[in-house]
Amino acid sequence: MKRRNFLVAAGSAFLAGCSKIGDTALFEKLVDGAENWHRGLHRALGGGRIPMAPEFSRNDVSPFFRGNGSQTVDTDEYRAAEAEGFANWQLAVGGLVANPMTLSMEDIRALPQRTQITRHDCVEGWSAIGEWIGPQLSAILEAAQPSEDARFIVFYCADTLGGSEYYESCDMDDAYHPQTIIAHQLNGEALPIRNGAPLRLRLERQLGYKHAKYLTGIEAVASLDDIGAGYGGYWEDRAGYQWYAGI
Ligand SMILES: Nc1nc2c(c(=O)[nH]1)N[C@H]1C(S)=C(S)[C@@H](COP(=O)(O)O)O[C@H]1N2
Ligand SMILES: [Mo]
Repeated sequence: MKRRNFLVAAGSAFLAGCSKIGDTALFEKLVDGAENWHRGLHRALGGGRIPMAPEFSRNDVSPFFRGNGSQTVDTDEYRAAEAEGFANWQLAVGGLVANPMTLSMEDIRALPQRTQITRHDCVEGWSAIGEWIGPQLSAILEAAQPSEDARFIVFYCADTLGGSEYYESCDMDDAYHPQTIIAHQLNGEALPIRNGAPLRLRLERQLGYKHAKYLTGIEAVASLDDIGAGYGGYWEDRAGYQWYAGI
């Protein structure tokens, strides 16, 4: 009981500085259950500044960044896109936003770019360090203008695993986090197919399965209940992986 009270207090103190949407969302989660204690603690430990994932130097970059899960997309559409060097790939931005839009690869490259060298940790027990480049998701959201009701961003992918579409989601705190980027480059080259060409999410404070590859769309939603089985991601729906996979 003591610990619970402390965490609620710590959580709400930290939240005093956050946006309204984040406030209520996180507060509800904080009082909700074990998975969310972890998340609340993670946030509370930030002490008011934005907790950043560690970044590394070029010397730390892994010689080979393996692919995991889907290593390509087994559709004619994807093969055709690959044949054109993904020049006509599009990212749809929609849901609860004032300005739904479709971004071309040119649009993605025209936005201010962030470069970050980070470590990817997969629950299967391997890690790799890579240098990622892409626009911050926050820049895209600032253009799209999510409504007050939007509490999550859902990431849709072109691939299927075992017959179901891969997807992921995050809350607005992570969506607007400076290290949350839509990457189109890995280690100075266009994203390799095994790593999610031409666009993949980097959500650096969370485990590997959150980093959706082969992105086709992002959607602002009020609830995750009606998406997939309602747990917020492909592995969350199937294997009971935690939705908040903070490292
Ligand atoms: N679309 C899609 N995204 C995905 C996956 C997948 O199978 N499909 N696998 C996830 C898992 S479990 C991990 S560890 C990382 C692997 O990224 P990598 O292939 O670049 O190593 O992608 C994640 N994103
Ligand atoms: Mo993974």
